[in-house]
Amino acid sequence: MTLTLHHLEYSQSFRILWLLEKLGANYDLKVYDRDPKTRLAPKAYKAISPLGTAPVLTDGALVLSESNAIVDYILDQYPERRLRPKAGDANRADYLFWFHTAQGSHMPLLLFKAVFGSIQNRVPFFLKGLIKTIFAQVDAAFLTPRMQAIIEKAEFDLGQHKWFAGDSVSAADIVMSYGMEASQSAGYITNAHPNCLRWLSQIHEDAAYKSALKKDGRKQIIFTG
Ligand SMILES: N[C@@H](CCC(=O)N[C@@H](CS)C(=O)NCC(=O)O)C(=O)O
Repeated sequence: MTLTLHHLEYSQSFRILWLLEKLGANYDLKVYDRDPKTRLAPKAYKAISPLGTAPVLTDGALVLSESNAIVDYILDQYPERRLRPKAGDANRADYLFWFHTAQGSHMPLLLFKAVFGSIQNRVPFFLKGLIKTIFAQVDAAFLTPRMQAIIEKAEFDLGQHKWFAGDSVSAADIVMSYGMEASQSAGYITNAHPNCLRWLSQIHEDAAYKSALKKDGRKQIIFTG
């Protein structure tokens, strides 16, 4: 059965495209534009996605959403490729940590920030000041410290080895990529994080990343949730 990636422009599903290119997988690609007004997935996408979100992978009758479930499903089909350190491997714990931090901690913080930003833009003008004050407090007490903790740990770990889970690229790097790019755009990764910047350059030089970029048509990194 051929895998089909239903790819939403400017979205986390770029990582699945990168993974498929990295594996040299045989797959079909369907690219969907975001709704121009809401910037959400269009109706046609919501109709196929079990949760209404991107990415979605289909394999015959199977329809799968959730980025990391899709990554594991695809990697199960390529057991010979070394993008996922096995149980007992020295890099296994780092792999599990970053693979799960990406979707369990990092992306939710970025989504929270994006949602708050869009609420601020949508509320009536007389509420804007209040919403801005509330957001600034949530940001200072919760969001920024948690984001900084993730970036500081990334900076430390990437100073110990070339990639998130040792000296070879793994699926942990692929799933961390969207959040790291968004963190750089949002100013959480700065010149004070040379190891994170080096890692970002590494991913941007990866041949499979470049060919995924061509297929995606993405010109820049915009985090819209
Ligand atoms: N935890 C989910 C998050 C999915 C998600 O929020 N995707 C965004 C794209 S970055 C989306 O579908 N946004 C459009 C929409 O909600 O309509 C996953 O990893 O698949």
